[in-house]
Amino acid sequence: MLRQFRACPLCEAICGLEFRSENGQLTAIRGDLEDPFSAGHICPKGNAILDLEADPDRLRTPRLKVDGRFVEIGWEEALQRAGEGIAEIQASHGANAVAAYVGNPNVHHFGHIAYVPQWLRLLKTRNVYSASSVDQWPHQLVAWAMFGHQFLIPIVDLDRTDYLLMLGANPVASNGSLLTAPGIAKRLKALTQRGTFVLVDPRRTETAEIASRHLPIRPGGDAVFLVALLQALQKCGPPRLANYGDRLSGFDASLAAMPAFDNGEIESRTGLTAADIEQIAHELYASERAAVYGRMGVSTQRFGTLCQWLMQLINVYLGQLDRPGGVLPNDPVLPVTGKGTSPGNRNRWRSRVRGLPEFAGELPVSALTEEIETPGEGQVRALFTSAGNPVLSTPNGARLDASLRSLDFMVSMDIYINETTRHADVILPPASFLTQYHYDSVFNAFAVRRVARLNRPLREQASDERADWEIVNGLARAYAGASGKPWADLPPPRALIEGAIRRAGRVDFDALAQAEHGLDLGPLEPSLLARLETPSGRIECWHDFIAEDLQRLAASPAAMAMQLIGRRDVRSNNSWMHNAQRLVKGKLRHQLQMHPDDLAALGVASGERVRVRSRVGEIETEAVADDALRPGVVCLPHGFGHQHNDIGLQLARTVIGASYNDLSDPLELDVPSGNAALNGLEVSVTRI
Ligand SMILES: Nc1nc2c(c(=O)[nH]1)N[C@H]1C(S)=C(S)[C@@H](COP(=O)(O)OP(=O)(O)OC[C@H]3O[C@@H](n4cnc5c(=O)[nH]c(N)nc54)[C@H](O)[C@@H]3O)O[C@H]1N2
Ligand SMILES: Nc1nc2c(c(=O)[nH]1)N[C@H]1C(S)=C(S)[C@@H](COP(=O)(O)OP(=O)(O)OC[C@H]3O[C@@H](n4cnc5c(=O)[nH]c(N)nc54)[C@H](O)[C@@H]3O)O[C@H]1N2
Ligand code: SF4
Ligand SMILES: [Mo]
Repeated sequence: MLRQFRACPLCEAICGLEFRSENGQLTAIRGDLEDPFSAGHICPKGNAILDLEADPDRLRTPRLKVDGRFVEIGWEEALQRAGEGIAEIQASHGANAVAAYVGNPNVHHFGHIAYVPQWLRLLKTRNVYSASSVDQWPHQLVAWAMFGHQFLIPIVDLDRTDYLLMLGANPVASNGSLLTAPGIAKRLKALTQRGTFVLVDPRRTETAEIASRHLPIRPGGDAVFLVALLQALQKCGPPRLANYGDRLSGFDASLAAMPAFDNGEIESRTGLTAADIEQIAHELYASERAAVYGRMGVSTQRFGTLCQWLMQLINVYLGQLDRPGGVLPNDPVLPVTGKGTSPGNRNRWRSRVRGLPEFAGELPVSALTEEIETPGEGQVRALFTSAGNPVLSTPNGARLDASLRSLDFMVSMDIYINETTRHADVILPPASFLTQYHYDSVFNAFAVRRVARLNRPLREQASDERADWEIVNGLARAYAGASGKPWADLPPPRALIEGAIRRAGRVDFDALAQAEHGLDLGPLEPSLLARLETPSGRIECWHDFIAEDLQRLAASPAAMAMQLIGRRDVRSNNSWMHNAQRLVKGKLRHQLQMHPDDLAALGVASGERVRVRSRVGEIETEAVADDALRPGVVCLPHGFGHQHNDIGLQLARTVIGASYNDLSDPLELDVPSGNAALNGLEVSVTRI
């Protein structure tokens, strides 16, 4: 038996895994007990890599659509057709007529993340979209505005804090996000033992079960909750700002600008009592080591940016920003901030149809469909997707799906024919990650410890396979040839990784290359103040877009009758792992959860079918009773909706469940960032 080691690319926890094989066949996957960070942790998705590797539906060679059907073609022809097709659209209709959508797995593969952006720069289109605008843009916008760099994101010092206030995250199911901490459930349990872990979530989640206390907030009530918390803190005592010296700017102005909500308003908008909030303020203020953190549930909602900003202000108030036991940015071995990185930017251009501002070189994906549908100069006529499934992942996916049919040309770099890529003219499938070098340039930067791991290929790629980075080089070369632009092939990952790590000089590259299980470089250390990239060199708390949004918050209507929120499951991964037998077996996971009283009021028995309607669409699904929800809140996972006979996913097609994003609304945004407000959506539920 051969035992080999490398990190899992399926979520932010980046667990070290042990791959066992016999006679060249992968036979088992275990957690790598010697990984100093993950120490043997593995979840069901990690095991499902066995299914991914053996999946007969996974493409290994390119496909070309001929008369509506995909046929297999050779790599040279595929890359040539793809590159030339894109160049032709731009030659006839201008650079912006080609759009790009970059999905989540891009950040998990060095062969994507270090290459695809260069290819997009070559395209010079303003129509670049990604999964970031249905995910973490509020975090990036606040980091850019306050600290001067979109990736200078303070991370909870999870293993050393004694008091954690967490909003809108379910790490026991998701394994943590913008909080890389493999085996996070264990770490949270340890925190509950030594201190206090308070969770704010409309649903009593798997994470609530291990928290010291759970506060079932109304969806979207978080910004009011955080304003009230900040005001309650001011009654506990003065802010502890000594840490920051003269490097703090606009803090008093920020506090002075807070809208005042009376107790009645606080209670109606949050569903929590003023006393609950005062208790948390007292506990936070009394704690030596405390941290406030919020994720998906508070970013993909109407006041995502305000929530992220308010949480940072609270961390500042407590003196916990850039302090061990509080929140502090990781200073990784392969830097994501500083010289040669993209700090961010905002509003350098706007989307053509709705005028939504650019952020960090991208437009909000909620604008993509209208850019395809609306005629005129600059209309999107071609699309390139890289490891993305926006039909199931972005607002009003059903309408996007229809609009993709109207494109003149589409190219997808993807391993499956799925809900999105079935519309492509050319599909370019990369070889398995197991055949490539990988260094996690992203999630090491958001980890709760300083760690590093160089991942080696476990086997060679077959002669008819192409690596992700080879595909990008080939595509860019063909496009450059057809459009007369210069392009020089990028070197292979091993060389790029080695160059970047040697240049940064934070770890001996040879020692890293030899450390089969990765290196532990110790706990987080204060570095934020020394790394601020704002023009003033200070923490800039106050911004015009914040002022405008505080007014929007004060004027926003009180809660709606019925609100929809999402959920994740340990055996599901966004929209693309339902072809893995290990994950889809067993209980059903797609149903709409409702409070038993809400079900009874509809006259529906648990398990019966219901119709869910929003402003933009409707779905039918089964409703099940679940008292983990607040009354008035219904809960549906995203990533389902595979019932199409032209997708190539034989198993996923049999998995029942409708798509959440046939309900989500492109007009519902966190206004300052343009991030989609997927959670807290107003819906009605009726009996069928
Ligand atoms: N309603 C609702 N919508 C959501 C969310 C939610 O919570 N609720 N979550 C949002 C979030 S956080 C995210 S990140 C997005 C994700 O949105 P997307 O990134 O658009 O969708 P995924 O489901 O991650 O699809 C990944 C795609 O990559 C392909 N793929 C997998 N591995 C590889 C690979 O190694 N190489 C290549 N080239 N392709 C590969 C898969 O076949 C699939 O097409 O969804 C968002 N949408
Ligand atoms: N197993 C599994 N793991 C995953 C993924 C997956 O699909 N499956 N996806 C990966 C990706 S791409 C990401 S970004 C991360 C996301 O990781 P998390 O941020 O942990 O995301 P969720 O599990 O969706 O948790 C969001 C929580 O917010 C709550 N919520 C909804 N609305 C509100 C609200 O208005 N206020 C508050 N306070 N809470 C609210 C929901 O009830 C839910 O429990 O997970 C990653 N890990
Ligand atoms: S928690 Fe699971 S999916 Fe995430 S890195 Fe670890 S094994 Fe992979
Ligand atoms: Mo995500």
